[in-house]
Amino acid sequence: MTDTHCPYCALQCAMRLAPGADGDLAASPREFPTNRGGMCQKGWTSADLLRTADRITAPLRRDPDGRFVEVSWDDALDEIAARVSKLQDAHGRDTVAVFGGGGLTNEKAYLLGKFARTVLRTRFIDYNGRFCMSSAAAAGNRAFGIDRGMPFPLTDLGGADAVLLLGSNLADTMPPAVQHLGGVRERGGLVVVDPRRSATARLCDDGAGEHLPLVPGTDLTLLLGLTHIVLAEGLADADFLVERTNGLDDVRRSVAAWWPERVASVTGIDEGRLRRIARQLAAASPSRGGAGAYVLTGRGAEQHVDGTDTVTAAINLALCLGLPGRVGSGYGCITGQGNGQGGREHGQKSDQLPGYRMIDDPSAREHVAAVWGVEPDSLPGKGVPAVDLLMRLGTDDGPRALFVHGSNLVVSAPDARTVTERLASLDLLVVCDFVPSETALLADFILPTTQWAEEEGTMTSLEGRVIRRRAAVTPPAGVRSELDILAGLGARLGAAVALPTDPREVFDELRRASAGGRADYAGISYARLDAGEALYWPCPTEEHAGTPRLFAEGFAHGDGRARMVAVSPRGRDDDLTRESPIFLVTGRVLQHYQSGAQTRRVRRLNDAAPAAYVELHPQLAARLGIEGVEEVRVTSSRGSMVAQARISADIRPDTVFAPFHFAGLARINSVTNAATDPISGMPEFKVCAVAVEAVGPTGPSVHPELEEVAR
Ligand SMILES: Nc1nc2c(c(=O)[nH]1)N[C@H]1C(S)=C(S)[C@@H](COP(=O)(O)OP(=O)(O)OC[C@H]3O[C@@H](n4cnc5c(=O)[nH]c(N)nc54)[C@H](O)[C@@H]3O)O[C@H]1N2
Ligand SMILES: Nc1nc2c(c(=O)[nH]1)N[C@H]1C(S)=C(S)[C@@H](COP(=O)(O)OP(=O)(O)OC[C@H]3O[C@@H](n4cnc5c(=O)[nH]c(N)nc54)[C@H](O)[C@@H]3O)O[C@H]1N2
Ligand code: SF4
Ligand SMILES: [Mo]
Repeated sequence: MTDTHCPYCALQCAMRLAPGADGDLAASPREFPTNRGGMCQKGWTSADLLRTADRITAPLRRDPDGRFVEVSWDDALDEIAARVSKLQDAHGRDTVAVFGGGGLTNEKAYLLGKFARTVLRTRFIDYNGRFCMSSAAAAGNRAFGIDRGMPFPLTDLGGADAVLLLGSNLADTMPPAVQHLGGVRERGGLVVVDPRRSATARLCDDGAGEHLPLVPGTDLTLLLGLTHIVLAEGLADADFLVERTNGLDDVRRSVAAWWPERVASVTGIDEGRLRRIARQLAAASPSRGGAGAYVLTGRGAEQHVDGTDTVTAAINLALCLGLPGRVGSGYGCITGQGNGQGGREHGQKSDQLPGYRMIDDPSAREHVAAVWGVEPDSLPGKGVPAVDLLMRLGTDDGPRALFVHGSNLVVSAPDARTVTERLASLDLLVVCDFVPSETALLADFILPTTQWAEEEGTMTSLEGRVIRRRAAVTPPAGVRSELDILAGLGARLGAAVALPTDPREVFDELRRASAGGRADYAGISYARLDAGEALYWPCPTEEHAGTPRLFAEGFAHGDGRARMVAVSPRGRDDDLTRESPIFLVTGRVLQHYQSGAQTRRVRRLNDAAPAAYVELHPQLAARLGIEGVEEVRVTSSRGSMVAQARISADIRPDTVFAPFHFAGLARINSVTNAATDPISGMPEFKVCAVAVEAVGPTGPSVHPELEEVAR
């Protein structure tokens, strides 16, 4: 019997692994503040993943004829190291790049960053968190001087009178978290902003709150409108703004032109509702005698070319209402991946060193170089964010080799056809995974690694709370831990310093590297975590109790004040045209996780959600003549996908929705746009312009995409 946490999302539900009735290991929920004894279907079935039939149990090398053959670990690592050295000798250190993931433990993420900076000494490292948290992270840093997605425990939501939830479908993406909305729903204060009537939007039914089905990509305008009303109607927390913030005047000027009628014409949310919501939020603010209010964002509001500015507008609204830094109120971003929070703190980001230190800050370089035992000058400089990195791969002056640890880019990257071409053009692609993901199948080498219940480590949940992942089973013979793999490569590449392979030792080094940084883990130890303490970072010393709530004393900028920054909508990058007259929004379904590499291999999940679909409104279906037709093709200027039509009145008539968990013809990222937010590098996953047509009896019957997929 082993107590650990779920391998999937950032809620990190606590679970117990023990043999079930059939003797196989099974997962059951444990009591823990975030999940309160609950777990979603993915958690319940998570142990099935340990027994997946096509688990990789030996290193695989691609033959010249394209087939994979098993090779020994020594041969695989020797050959990879030789090819890396040859490429670096010929083209320089930056010819090798690294791509990490927000699912990696803190230990792996930290070691991957150290491997890139001290062994490969490349500036090109980034990770899939760029697709996930980056715009909210950038906005948090800009406003508060620190990026902890939720600067308060999730359980705090329970007491609020109002919660404004923009672009989060947590009823499907973190089902046990819905419990924390019980109080606000009872008080009629839940406001869900989503172009679809999602499972979360339905939580507003029966007087629990309101669903605002806005035009995709207009959250920023909506927020400017709400802030306009709060300021114009004198509902702001004037004392808080004077005492704790800078920049109000700029923000006041910038929202002046966003009067409710204008906002209504852009967002599709009428003036009366806008005023009602603004007043409801204000009434919930402690400054006006309310019990508390929260403004929360998910990927729906964040994955846009103006994602950072959208989150900034959400923070500005929260600041006007005097919420951040007050117990029982605040702004928060709902982090996504299992270790989405920790994964962005310890050096996988292109501009960052452990402890959320910046790689171009001389004192940060000095501190980390001293912990690593290298010269500060030997550390490379800043790289580029994920999409930029991926688009450079295999180009004349771009990297020619890539290591992928914890991402299935072929399915999950925007404009995935182009990204797949870039990956295929590399001289060397090494993918470390435990299953043959679509990306692994493109690789020259697949290095099989342990998975969650076979390893020790730590994860940092959406609340900024560090928790223990524990081994419950012995990994299959032939697989190695990721720490071993990195150390093995390091030794062969003549690493200047050793890379530890014991997770506890790696964590202790991480603590030293993070000490004094923004994300300070120095006081957190395996011993303390195993003794059951709830340790939220920053936790600078072993005596420190950790920091569940940030900002009580002040914000993290030097002057202790939050910065309000004036922002304005940039507009959708790929807007509607005559050829592409419909909005496409993308997202998730309950049963599948991310690229589906893991959950499509779990039978119980696959049976429940076997295929992709395209959700569209009956009016749109009628207009396009696709009633009764099974399959539709969705096409943008980048590419197309085909999936079953699902006709539903729960979506705007000008918008279609598709989940991104599926590969091949059903891959929606063949269609999405790789344009990014200039501040954070976040791609615009959440909206682009498409054409939709029937396939089959009444439409063109050929699948030109099949040929391409078969390639
Ligand atoms: N089942 C499941 N759970 C998961 C994951 C998973 O893959 N599957 N992944 C985890 C990860 S990494 C993440 S990041 C989180 C993501 O969690 P969420 O942010 O909840 O997930 P999404 O479904 O991507 O997007 C949420 C909603 O945004 C809406 N949306 C689309 N466009 C817009 C827009 O322009 N404005 C607004 N306001 N809304 C819009 C979509 O309709 C969708 O309902 O989930 C985590 N949990
Ligand atoms: N259209 C569209 N696209 C999206 C999104 C969207 O909303 N719409 N959301 C984006 C978001 S928020 C995210 S987070 C990304 C996620 O998309 P991906 O980055 O593709 O994430 P996963 O599918 O979780 O891929 C993880 C891979 O690593 C493997 N893996 C798991 N744990 C480990 C480990 O410890 N070590 C190693 N080496 N491998 C491991 C898994 O088997 C899997 O193959 O997708 C993005 N793509
Ligand atoms: S909500 Fe997230 S952490 Fe909890 S069981 Fe589901 S996938 Fe796992
Ligand atoms: Mo994510």
